[in-house]
Amino acid sequence: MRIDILTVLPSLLESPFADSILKRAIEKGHVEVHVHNIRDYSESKHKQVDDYQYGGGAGMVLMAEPIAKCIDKLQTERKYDEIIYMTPDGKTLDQRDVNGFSLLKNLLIICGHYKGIDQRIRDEYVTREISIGDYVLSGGELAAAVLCDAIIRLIPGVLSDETSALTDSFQDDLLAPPVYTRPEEWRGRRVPDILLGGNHRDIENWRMDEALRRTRERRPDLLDEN
Ligand code: 6GU
Repeated sequence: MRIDILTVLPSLLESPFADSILKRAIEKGHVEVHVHNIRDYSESKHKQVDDYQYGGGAGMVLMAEPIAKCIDKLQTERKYDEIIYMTPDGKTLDQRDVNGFSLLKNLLIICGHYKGIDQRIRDEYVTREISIGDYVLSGGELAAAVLCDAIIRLIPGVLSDETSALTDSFQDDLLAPPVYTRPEEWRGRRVPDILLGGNHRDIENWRMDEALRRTRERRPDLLDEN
């Protein structure tokens, strides 16, 4: 998979890819992530990328032309399966969306900033508009990093057996059960006996019961979906 990310703040997209699972996924060649600075595509001598919005109102808007120039150049090199715009007014991302994205070959992600991007870029290029939840971030970069993390960890070979995505919360529409590690007793709190017993069928049954109980308590909406 190849992911191209367009931003006016490329440094915000460094550290998420510089450690742990995403770093290894890149090193092992499972994914290429290319971050493009929209400012490099500005025509003006002061490298301007934003301007006041027509009709008035607080906040700057990213201009269409630098973004278009960047996309046009990338589209001469490959065809994109989706052009995603990160925006709080987009469709709220869920695991189903992520599973679908993880099967694609070339993704282009546009990060807005300030008041967002000129609507005409959305009309001209964007195929999906994605939000990561009902709260407002100062820009699309952290949301893009969240989206990339969720996608990349699903690419075959990225996770090992120990970190397998198959037992994730949400992958089967259930929250994950509680987990414990050493010691057996900590501050008077004991690990449930069943986990110490070594009967794998009992343990799996316990985990399923706990997953169901948690889901019923915390996210009953997950149980009556689909
Ligand atoms: Cl994708 N962008 C911004 N700026 N805020 C958000 C978001 C995206 N998703 C939730 N809040």
